[in-house]
Amino acid sequence: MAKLTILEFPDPRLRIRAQTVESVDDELRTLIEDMFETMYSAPGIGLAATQVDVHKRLLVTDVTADRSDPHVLINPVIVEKDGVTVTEEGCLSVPGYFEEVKRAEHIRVRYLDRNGDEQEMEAHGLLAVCIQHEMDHLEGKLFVDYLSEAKRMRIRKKLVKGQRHRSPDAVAL
Ligand code: GNR
Ligand code: NI
Repeated sequence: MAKLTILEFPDPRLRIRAQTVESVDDELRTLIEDMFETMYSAPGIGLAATQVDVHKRLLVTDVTADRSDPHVLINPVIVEKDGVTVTEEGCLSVPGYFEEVKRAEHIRVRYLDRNGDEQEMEAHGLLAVCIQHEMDHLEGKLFVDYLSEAKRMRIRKKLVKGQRHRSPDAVAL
């Protein structure tokens, strides 16, 4: 297992649109294990491959406090959504900032599991919000994109200022 480095806004690699996964193989399963380790140790409730500089359509989540409900979604597609919910969101790629974002309260999502089998799941509340947040990452989109330009620029400035005083390797520790 290995803990991976999480890219931070405004890193341009967070804007890359992820590619469809063509083969669910052992190499991908190793990446999945590393993503869980990275997410749990952060700690976070979700992680998209984009955030660890792998531009494949893959995300992991576990929104439980006791980490008892891990999900792996490969090539996820939302096939149904309804309702509206507003959540104070944070992001491991935008550390230290939390803002309200409006999303669908309920979704149905179709995806491949870690064995490459097609699955469909229904999600409500925080799990639904988290899956939508991660699917945005796969499109190169961040929660700060839903904020005003002024707010986004203020966050960007502060993060860049902090990143200047840190070597890239220090982030990985
Ligand atoms: O850890 C995370 N918490 C969170 C809280 C509210 C809405 C979304 C999230 S996802 C975030 C981890 C992350 O950055 N995933 O991309
Ligand atoms: Ni995020």
